[in-house]
Amino acid sequence: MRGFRRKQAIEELTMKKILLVNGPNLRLLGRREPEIYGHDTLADIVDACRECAGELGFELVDFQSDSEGELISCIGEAPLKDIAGIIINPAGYTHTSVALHDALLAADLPAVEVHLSNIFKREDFRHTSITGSACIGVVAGFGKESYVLAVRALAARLQ
Ligand code: CA2
Repeated sequence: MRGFRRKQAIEELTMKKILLVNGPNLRLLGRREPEIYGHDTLADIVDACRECAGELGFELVDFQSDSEGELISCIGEAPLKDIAGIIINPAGYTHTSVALHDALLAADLPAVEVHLSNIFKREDFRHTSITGSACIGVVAGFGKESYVLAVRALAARLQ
């Protein structure tokens, strides 16, 4: 490998990694409840985040699960996988999961919580985020743009 390709490969190897974690049912995005969550699919959102992260010099790794245990394991493994920071939409677990909150604290990495919808304009049970206090900040209410804003905010913290 020579010249430009070698430089590109070295840059990719040394790029800091951002982990994007999506919780339960977010794989259904774009197919149901577009009036609340918009028309973008999860793949569209991940692509937009990856593009934004790349422009800012970060590699984006993504993970989605409906299982609280799998989400906790993924966050727990992040420091061992050389992840520099986390963006998470815990979805329904936002409002219920002390275990995810504890996993985020234990990982000890800067994390940003993200929501497509404005959780404060919705049912009372969505007004509380258990996981939010384990994060450096929360972005909510801007659809796909919430995620892109979260990438920008986390990248600024990591630079
Ligand atoms: O606004 C958000 O991003 C939420 O995290 C989405 C969660 C909800 O429980 C939170 O209160 C706010 C729901 C994710 C489920 O996504 C669906 C997508 C399409 C159809 C049905 C559910």
